[in-house]
Amino acid sequence: MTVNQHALGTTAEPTVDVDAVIIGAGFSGLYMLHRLRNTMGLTGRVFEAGGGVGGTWYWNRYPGARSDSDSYVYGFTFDEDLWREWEWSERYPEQHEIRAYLEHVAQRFDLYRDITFDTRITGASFDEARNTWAVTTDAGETVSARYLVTAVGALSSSNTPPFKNIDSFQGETYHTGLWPHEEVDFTGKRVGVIGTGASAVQAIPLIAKEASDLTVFQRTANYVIPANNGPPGVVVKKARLDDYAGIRERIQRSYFGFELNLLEKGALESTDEEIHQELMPRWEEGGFGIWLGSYVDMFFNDEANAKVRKFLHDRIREKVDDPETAELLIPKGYPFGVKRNPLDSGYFETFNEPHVHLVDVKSNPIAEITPTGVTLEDEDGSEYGFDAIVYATGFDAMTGPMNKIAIRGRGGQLLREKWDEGPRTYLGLTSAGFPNLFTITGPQSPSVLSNMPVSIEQHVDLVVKIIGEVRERGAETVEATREAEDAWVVHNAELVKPTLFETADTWYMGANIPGKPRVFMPNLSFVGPYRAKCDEVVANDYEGFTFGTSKQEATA
Ligand code: N01
Repeated sequence: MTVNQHALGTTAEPTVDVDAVIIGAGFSGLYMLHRLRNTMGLTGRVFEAGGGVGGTWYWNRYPGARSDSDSYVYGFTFDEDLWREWEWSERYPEQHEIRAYLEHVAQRFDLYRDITFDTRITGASFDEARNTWAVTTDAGETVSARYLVTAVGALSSSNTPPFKNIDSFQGETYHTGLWPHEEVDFTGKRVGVIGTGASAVQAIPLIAKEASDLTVFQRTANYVIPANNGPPGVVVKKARLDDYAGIRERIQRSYFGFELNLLEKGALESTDEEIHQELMPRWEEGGFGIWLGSYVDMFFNDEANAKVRKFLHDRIREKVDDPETAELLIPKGYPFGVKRNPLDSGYFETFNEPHVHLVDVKSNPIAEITPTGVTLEDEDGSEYGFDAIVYATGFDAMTGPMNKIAIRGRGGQLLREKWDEGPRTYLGLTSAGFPNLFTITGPQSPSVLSNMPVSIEQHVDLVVKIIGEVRERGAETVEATREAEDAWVVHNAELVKPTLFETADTWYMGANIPGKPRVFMPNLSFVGPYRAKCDEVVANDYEGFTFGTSKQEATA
């Protein structure tokens, strides 16, 4: 059945197969389809590379995979009944449970009938004569749509570094971001894990429970804070259920999409004892409190940051028995908070196990992968032998998933070429020369520096408003102006300039991918102020956008 046939009897315009093509069936794609179809009465078609809904949670099935956001705010809030009825079993929802939640959402809002699974979008070209997108799939199908919405996620393009002879390894190979659906059993095996980011921090304690011998290759030590996971208490749960509207309002207006507030007093103005008194309860409480709910000056001033770092270094020394290993696990050379803060359940303690070894590959990098293991540069061929290697080496973040698709706008311009020196957007949602294209939680929006479902809902609701406006005006296109985009790019650069974020080699900066432009990609306005800015744009008659038709190109 073609999409045209599928859309018969719907409101799709005759010149298009479907009003909107949506790429991806994670949180963003599902909510986008729901709003377009169920509240706007338009037709939408979702294409999803995976075999089920879930997006990042469909692929990231490694041991210990769970969200680092508290479960009561890690979900949709647009539907009060949905929010009340879904019960999370733990403070941090585990991957299976998040997937079950999204399957429930897809069923509840009757979304499955408009999702095509196991199909990857390979390209999309804007047809300037018809003001439509021609979207092509890896199944050879071409679908025309008025609007194109990328709901591809910021962390969905996995990165495996091109280690020499990587394909020669004869044992089992895994990537945390592309974990098999079948149970992986490491019992009695010698396992090597490369990487110590958030995925590795979650996986390592569980892999260590099964493996006979585990070697972790660390290039950069991470500031890891306890998760303090467990089932939420009955009293807390009841209080939250009684406060749906309050919680929704607070997370939408917050800095990061959580119920966390930054302290008014800075670390610089505080004594070491005061800092200890502030941070210790947050450390014991677990979660992002030390990172996103403490001293704001640590993001701007290295001296303030050093005071928080000292507190964290002391905690690591308390947890790790061997002083040499502890020193290696203590992050050095970059400030706390400018790299994504992983949460752990027993990460540091795992290195107290006699069968777990930590290898520093910053001072002595990986030379190559051999048929039986890993060798380092200055060890004269001596080898770490493994039955399995786990690449916990992260993602080509934010721009990576978009750049994989050949998206061509006006004049055939490729989006990835336009973004050659870093993303260029207006509001992190649109890009000049690419009419009717919306990037949900795209680069230069708060995105990965927020609790994602909160930002996703805001972006989708904004897209719905903008599309509604196109239709209201009898227009066919909406597009960011070059001036608005240039100003947004400059604004983003100005926001990050006084902070310490650019001083570290992080995936926020694209620094984990050789050759990628070194540009800070998320927007630092923060969730509440960014929402206010978007509301202002709408209130100011869609400032920064032009609306056009085939005959009359641009009317502001
Ligand atoms: O990836 P990462 P991740 N040689 O990029 C190392 C989200 N997430 O999958 O730091 C040796 O953080 C690399 O070293 P370095 C979250 O936002 C969320 O762990 O570049 N090592 C690093 O240690 C997170 O931040 C959740 O020096 C190499 C590791 O591989 C994001 O996803 C859970 C190397 C990659 O760490 C990414 O996390 C999991 C090389 N050539 C993830 N190349 C939850 O919410 C790379 N590395 C729970």
